[in-house]
Amino acid sequence: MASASELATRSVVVGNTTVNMDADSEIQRLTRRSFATGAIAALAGGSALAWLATRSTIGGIPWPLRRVLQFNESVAQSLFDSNRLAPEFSAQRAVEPRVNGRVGLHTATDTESWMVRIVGKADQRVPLAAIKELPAYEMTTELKCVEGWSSVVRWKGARLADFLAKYGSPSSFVGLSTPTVAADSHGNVDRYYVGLDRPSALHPQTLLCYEMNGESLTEGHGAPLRLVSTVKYGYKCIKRVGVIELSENRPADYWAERGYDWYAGH
Ligand SMILES: Nc1nc2c(c(=O)[nH]1)N[C@H]1C(S)=C(S)[C@@H](COP(=O)(O)O)O[C@H]1N2
Ligand SMILES: [Mo]
Repeated sequence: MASASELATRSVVVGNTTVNMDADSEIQRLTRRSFATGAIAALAGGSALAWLATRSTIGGIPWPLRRVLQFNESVAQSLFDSNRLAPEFSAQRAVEPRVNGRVGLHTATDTESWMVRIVGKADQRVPLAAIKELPAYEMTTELKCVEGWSSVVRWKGARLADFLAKYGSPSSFVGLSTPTVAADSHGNVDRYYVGLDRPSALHPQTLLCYEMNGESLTEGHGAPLRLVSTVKYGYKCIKRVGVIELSENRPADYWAERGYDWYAGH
């Protein structure tokens, strides 16, 4: 069995082999597409590739890897402590992070008259101004991308917990999405979407942010409203939040559908 510290770094023990699934050391060496194949090949050597190629897939991922990901998810879940706060840094350390990921940001929108649409249990539209009237919190925290970089950033916004207490209604999961836009000429819809389990949604460092480093959010960083959570990797920190869904089922998640861990804790 894996020791507690091995679990904490999210390694997987198979027989005598420990495979470190920690994003910082593994995923950055693998492209997103080959990650599934690469990680499982590391378990058993090159011949595993041929074997893996013959396995059936679940959600596009060969089943042996799907089981590893599910194992990771349950480890991440059982280690999650909703009261644990991530470290905060002095505001002087804040830098401008790179713009990373533009899915759902390709269509121009009117950020002046921004409304967040709540769907699922408490359908209504909440204007951005009302979100700015909720108690404002500032935090200088590390934004960690699963690809292996991180930046200390100062954020300002409302707690998602306060937003949900006022405008939502209790639900097991919270889904956040960029606004609905028309399909392009190829029939593709530009949309980014993430799912959060309730404890992560209610965590005190999970904010709906409208300011970064003392300025209004820029377009590339998610104007006019984005999610920032210290208990999640960057891929859960959705930019340009337009829809919030209250659900009893795990909401769809853009990167989870492409093989990443659904919980994305770190
Ligand atoms: N709408 C949208 N939000 C997104 C993404 C995206 O592609 N589209 N990428 C995510 C990823 S992978 C990361 S690491 C962070 C990066 O935030 P930044 O661009 O402000 O540095 O945004 C996240 N939010
Ligand atoms: Mo990322």
